[in-house]
Amino acid sequence: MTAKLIQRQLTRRQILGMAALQTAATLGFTRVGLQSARADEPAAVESAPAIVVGSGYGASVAALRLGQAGIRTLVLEMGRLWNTAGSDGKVFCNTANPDQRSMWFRTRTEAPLATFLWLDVVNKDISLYPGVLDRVRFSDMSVFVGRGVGGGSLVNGSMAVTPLQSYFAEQFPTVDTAEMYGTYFPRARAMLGVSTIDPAWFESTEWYRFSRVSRKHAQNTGLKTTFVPSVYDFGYMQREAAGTATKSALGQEVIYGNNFGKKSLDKTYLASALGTGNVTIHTLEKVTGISRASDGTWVLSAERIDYSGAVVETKQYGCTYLFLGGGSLGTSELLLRSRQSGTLPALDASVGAGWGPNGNTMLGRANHLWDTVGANQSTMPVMGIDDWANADNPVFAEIAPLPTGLEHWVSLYLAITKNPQRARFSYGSGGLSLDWSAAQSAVSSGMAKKLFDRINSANSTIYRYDLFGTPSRVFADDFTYHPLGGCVLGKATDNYGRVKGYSRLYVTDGSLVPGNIGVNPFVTITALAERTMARVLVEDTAP
Ligand code: FAE
Repeated sequence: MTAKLIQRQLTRRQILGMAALQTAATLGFTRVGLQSARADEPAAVESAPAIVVGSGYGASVAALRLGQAGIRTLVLEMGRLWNTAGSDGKVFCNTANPDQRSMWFRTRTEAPLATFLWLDVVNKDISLYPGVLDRVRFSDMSVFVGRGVGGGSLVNGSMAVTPLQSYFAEQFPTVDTAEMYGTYFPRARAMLGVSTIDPAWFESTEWYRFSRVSRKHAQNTGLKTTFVPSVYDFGYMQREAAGTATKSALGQEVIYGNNFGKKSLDKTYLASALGTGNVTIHTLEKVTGISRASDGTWVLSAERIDYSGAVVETKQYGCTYLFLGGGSLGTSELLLRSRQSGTLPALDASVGAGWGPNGNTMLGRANHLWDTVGANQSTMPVMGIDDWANADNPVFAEIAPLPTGLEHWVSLYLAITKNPQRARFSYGSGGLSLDWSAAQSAVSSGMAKKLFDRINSANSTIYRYDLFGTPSRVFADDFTYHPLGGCVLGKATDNYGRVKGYSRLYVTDGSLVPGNIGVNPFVTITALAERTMARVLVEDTAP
């Protein structure tokens, strides 16, 4: 079936699914679906043939394909459904005026870019609430993740990049790359609604002046730049610029959610999944443990919280097929915690291993006064500096916006470096820990420095030291947007995400990717999940 055909066929179902999401939000439900509770469900243990943990990329693919196969499926998501307007009439807040909706149970925001001219003007006090962005802190690394129906798709920069085929093959030597690039990547891109900015508009609009300035500096250095595809609707963005649509990407909305324009998973895969009539989503429910009953049924324990974070109910669920899509952190935590508590003793020793931050390092450069980057900047990056082919120092650097509404002469970047360092998660009395060290981060920032020293030298520019808090520093290599690994494909699982040691237990998310993929990762995660589902539905669920 061609990608176009799949998309056309889903449109009617998506409309039904979106209606279900809308109604549930309006009525304040924590249970979203087109079907009502079944009479054959025992009251104490809710059961479904299939359960999916989480609702990010891998989870959403699983939910849709299970639903389409006619398998009744329950999705359990610890975050809320983001579809109800706050008192300002908007679902999400922007980065300029963050409120309780911004962060997951915090009293102060923790934005990646913390200061400006060393001043503490970025972060704001907020009240505790299940906000959309979480920052999970380990000793030498913190990880940003999305919370809510749609996972990371709610907070990310929409950059929808397919990795270089040769690097994909290097990272996944057991996967048939011809099949990935011929079938699953195109399928993922079509379903996600990936497109590219109109080059003519890019060249003329004030909103991407910041990208053009960085491109010029890269060209002066002899470096190549490339347009980066996106899941943001560029037609909508042009209307924002023309003043005929409410501003979202052009209104400083991104890491705390976009009210318009972005094709997040609740508008694509999840809407289609609900549209099958076989999928139900429970929100504000965190799965806390997995065990197996003597008849082979999976048994899950979960905690339902209210908007204050208080646990209001402890629940048990049963299913035959269990799909883990809680992301690199969520899935690793669940598996390790279950092994630690003795309920999943046969897990492979490699569970928890192979983690990396995709070599992420953020940095800013200070431009000359005549090189203005513009007071108006779109929050959606559309261009990168591609020096991945440089065997001595492979780096792909996304040209990132810094939308403040004022001219600041800063060029900002999120560099993805080919850092070979890996770490391991473990679970103990203090919860999940990660043994990633500052020395391992220094490998990423060392590679970013090599590239940007060249750019500064060619353009007689310098770094900005004031953007990442005190003490002053240039490279923010202690956080990542791209947590990858912990349950690596072909190591902790078989070649299709089936968890070793157990039948009918699957991983479909970023924990399958071995620490680095060279580009922003959600297209890869989606395509791998499509590949897993295509195989599993044929081989494992046949009567
Ligand atoms: P993910 O999307 O993280 O979803 C996991 C879901 O599971 C979340 O909704 C969790 O709340 C939920 N969950 C976790 N544990 C449990 C549990 N125990 N019980 C119930 N629910 C649970 O997983 N990537 C790109 O490709 N392009 C970009 O432009 C980009 N920009 C980014 C910007 C930011 C600020 C951030 C934070 C990330 C960005 N990423 C980007 C990364 C991308 O969003 C990420 O790789 C994917 O979201 C990961 O997909 P997963 O399916 O692994």
